[in-house]
Formats: sequence, structure tokens, C-alpha cells
Amino acid sequence: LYAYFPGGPSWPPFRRELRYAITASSAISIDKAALSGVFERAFARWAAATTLRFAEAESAADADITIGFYAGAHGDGEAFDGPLGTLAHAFSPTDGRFHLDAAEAWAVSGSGGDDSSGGPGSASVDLESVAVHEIGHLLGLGHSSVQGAIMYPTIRTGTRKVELRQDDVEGIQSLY
Ligand code: TQI
Ligand code: CA
Ligand code: ZN
Ligand code: ZN
Repeated sequence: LYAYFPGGPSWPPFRRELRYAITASSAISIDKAALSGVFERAFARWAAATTLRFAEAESAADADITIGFYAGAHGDGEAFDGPLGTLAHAFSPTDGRFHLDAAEAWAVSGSGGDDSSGGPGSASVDLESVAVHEIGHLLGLGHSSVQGAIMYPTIRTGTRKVELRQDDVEGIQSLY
């Protein structure tokens, strides 16, 4: 079953249109347009299940959610650890910070659904899959006990898992 953060924080009812900015991506080699596409698709999956709407903002000053890639220590006391291990972390509502480890071999896969057999190379990490999971955290979901759910706390490297399961949908619809 799905879970919340302690105290059940969520974005308040007057904040149903959330803006996100990709503020730090110079440490990785994916171009800005491809990155925008990945995060747009990842946010759209949660928007489709809720009354929330998401739009990309030009700068962090205009954004509710900030997304950045960082290597090692980056000022929040939660240092990244090089390839694999921790891939990313996101803070609970309404903090809005979403950080990704710049040391991962991030892969951008095409649009479409899950692909557990093929997908990107086995050493690489599918960016959209991680983004969908971390957005769940940004919106207030903790980890699910349902294997196969987006919010289940493991993913195999080299696989793409981007489609919300019933458990994810029930969890987010209880918040929004
Ligand atoms: N990052 C952990 C995660 O997002 C960080 C974390 C651990 C966490 N416990 C938490 C965040 C409790 C919020 C609440 O789960 S991770 C996966 C998954 C990670 C893990 O780098 O280990 C994904 C990032 F679920 F597959 F294991 C993305 Cl998809
Ligand atoms: Ca890492
Ligand atoms: Zn961080
Ligand atoms: Zn998680």
C-alpha cells in the first residue's frame, strides 16, 4: 500500500498549478531540450491522475519545484555517492527541491510505456523512471509496499518504469 511522509504534508488547495525549473544541468551531457522533454513527460503522468497541473518555468525564482544535477556534497547535508547507490532525492511538500546525482550514467529513453526487458544499457539509469518516482515524493508520497508500483523503493538498473500503477493513483488521489 502507498504511504505518506510523517504528518502527511501536501501542496495546499490554492497551489494546484505548480511550476518547475531545471536549474542545474551543466554537470551532465544531456541537452536542455531532451531534459525538458523527460521532465514534461514525467510530470504529465501525475497530472493525468490528479487535479494538479505542471508547467516549466524559466528560472528558479518563478518555480515551486527546482530540479538540479549535483555531484558529491551539494549543500543540503545529503551528499551524493558516485555511480549507482543513491540516484536522486526529493524533499517532501512544500519544499520543492529535487536533486539528481550527476555521477550516474543517465539515459533518456523515448516516449512510451514501461519496458522491463530491454531499455537502456544495464549500467545506465533511466532518467524518466527516476523522475516519476521522485515527483511522487515531491507531491507527498512515501514508499509503497506494492511491488511494481512507481513508489516501490527499488528499481532494476537498465529498466524503464514510468507508468503509474493503481496503488500510485489511489495514493495521489487521496492527496489531490
Ligand atoms: N533515492 C531514495 C528514494 O528516492 C532516497 C530516499 C530514501 C527517500 N528513503 C526515502 C526519499 C524516503 C523520500 C522518502 O527513494 S534513490 C528509486 C527506487 C532512488 C530510488 O536514489 O535510492 C528511485 C531514486 F525506487 F527505484 F528505488 C529513484 Cl525510482
Ligand atoms: Ca549515486
Ligand atoms: Zn540534495
Ligand atoms: Zn523513493
